[in-house]
Amino acid sequence: MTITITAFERSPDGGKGLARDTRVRWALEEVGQPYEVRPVSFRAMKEPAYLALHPFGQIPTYQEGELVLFESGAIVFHIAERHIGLLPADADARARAIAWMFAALNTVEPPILELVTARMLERDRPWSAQRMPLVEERVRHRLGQLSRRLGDADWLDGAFSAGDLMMASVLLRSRPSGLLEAFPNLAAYLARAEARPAYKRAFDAQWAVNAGMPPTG
Ligand SMILES: N[C@@H](CCC(=O)N[C@@H](CS)C(=O)NCC(=O)O)C(=O)O
Repeated sequence: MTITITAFERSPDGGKGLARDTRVRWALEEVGQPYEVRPVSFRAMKEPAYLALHPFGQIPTYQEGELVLFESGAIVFHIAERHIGLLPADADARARAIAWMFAALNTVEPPILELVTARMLERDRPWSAQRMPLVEERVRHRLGQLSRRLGDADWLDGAFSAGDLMMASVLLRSRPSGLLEAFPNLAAYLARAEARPAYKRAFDAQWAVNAGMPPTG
């Protein structure tokens, strides 16, 4: 059955791979599943036909036969469950890998997103300069905790898993802030993730569409 995902027609990041279709592309590449991409404009994402697929009018969505999914975490989890390569066979190790997926999305991504919002959308607010150190400190705190847990291991829990895929995807969003550089083991972790052939294929595919393109309405 053909897998079709949606992605920005023109990603606002100009091809940096930070839009959440990249993590879905990456998961599909890791498990060797071919997929098609349906590009959607910002306008089309808010129209009823698209809202029937995604109640919040966002990318990515995932369609496979009758199945329609939204939320990148649910999509990557679905891919990891259906195909070999992203979740360990051992039940306990599998549960821990899933826990890392949740940790990435629920514990690490929120302070990073808050920082992205503060840097991109709130810089001109009168309170921005005062608030920024607090927002940055929350990210630093979380990265410090993660860095201590990772230590000198290659991946978060044994072999590379969907937990690492999600954590690396989330950490990538913090890179433009420069905060990651204070944690060399996390920077190396991210470099290891980016060096995976499956990541490179996913990145290149979105780059081919988005590089240097201004967003459309
Ligand atoms: N929690 C959702 C977030 C989806 C999301 O925020 N998508 C962004 C692109 S990365 C989007 O579509 N933004 C446009 C909008 O919200 O109008 C997920 O992980 O899929």
